[in-house]
Amino acid sequence: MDVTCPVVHVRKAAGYTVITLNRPEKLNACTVPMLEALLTALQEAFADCACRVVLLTGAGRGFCAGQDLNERKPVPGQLPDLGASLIEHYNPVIQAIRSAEKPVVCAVNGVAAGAGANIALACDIVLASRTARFIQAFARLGLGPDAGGSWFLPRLIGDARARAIALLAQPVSAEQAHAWGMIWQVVEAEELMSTAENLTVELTTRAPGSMAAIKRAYQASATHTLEEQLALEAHLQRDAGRSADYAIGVSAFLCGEPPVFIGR
Ligand code: T3D
Repeated sequence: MDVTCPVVHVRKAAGYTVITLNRPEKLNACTVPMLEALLTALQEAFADCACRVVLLTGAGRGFCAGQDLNERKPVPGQLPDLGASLIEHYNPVIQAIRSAEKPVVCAVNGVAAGAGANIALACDIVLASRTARFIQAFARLGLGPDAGGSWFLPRLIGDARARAIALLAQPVSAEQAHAWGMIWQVVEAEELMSTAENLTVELTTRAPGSMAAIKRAYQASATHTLEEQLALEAHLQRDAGRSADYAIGVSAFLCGEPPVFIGR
């Protein structure tokens, strides 16, 4: 089923939902209505029992050029509150992706700049077209990092590279991003969506409880000590070991058949 809203397109397929940022003429730069529609689309997909995986992408030649700067034209006598904008509109999108029990795949179809780059990096598996580039554009505008970039980047590519690309605000090619471990895969432009959709379909065959446990464990590992992480793994594994999907997985293995997970 397709639901078309002017700025965010939602397509429901068997077991997954494709969310497409849809302002191609502005490289999918974020406006308030677009960020609100994106958050709603994510929340609905995460709450939808028929959806096991979300695939996020952009329409046209860009993935997302970050904040629409037309909304930020200086007005004499008025100062914008970008902190409020982050708290109200960007942070909920990042938190929704990171706290969801379902994986979010991102197909970066073109340039991803500013907050747009960091929305992509918040996702669980990121594929990029060979033509894509990632720009921490903030220093070109007089801004600091946002949308989680200063949290994701040092963890993904190390402090030295993260600092340099933020300070220099230079584009990072998809190939370089892949070589640095910032993203999972680089794909030829014409194969991006089929590759991303095949990977998404493959994820729908995995146990939903495993997806949730993996997301929770990896998120927590960023701040946990080894002892805390071992305790969390034991807690998550206790629940997993009692799940119907684990019984299905073990039985299927012992019968030499592929498992068909029912989910939670
Ligand atoms: O609330 C808050 O403000 C929070 C803060 C958030 C942080 C941010 O995300 S700030 C914005 C960060 N993003 C940028 O600085 C990127 C700005 N854009 C660019 O540097 C370039 O457009 C690109 C490098 C992304 C792509 O260049 P190119 O040459 O491929 O395309 P273009 O011709 O520049 O852009 C195509 C159109 O998209 C053009 O519109 P037009 O002239 O054809 O009508 C351009 O103005 C528009 N566009 C691109 N980025 C934005 C944008 N319009 C508004 N805002 C944009 N960010």
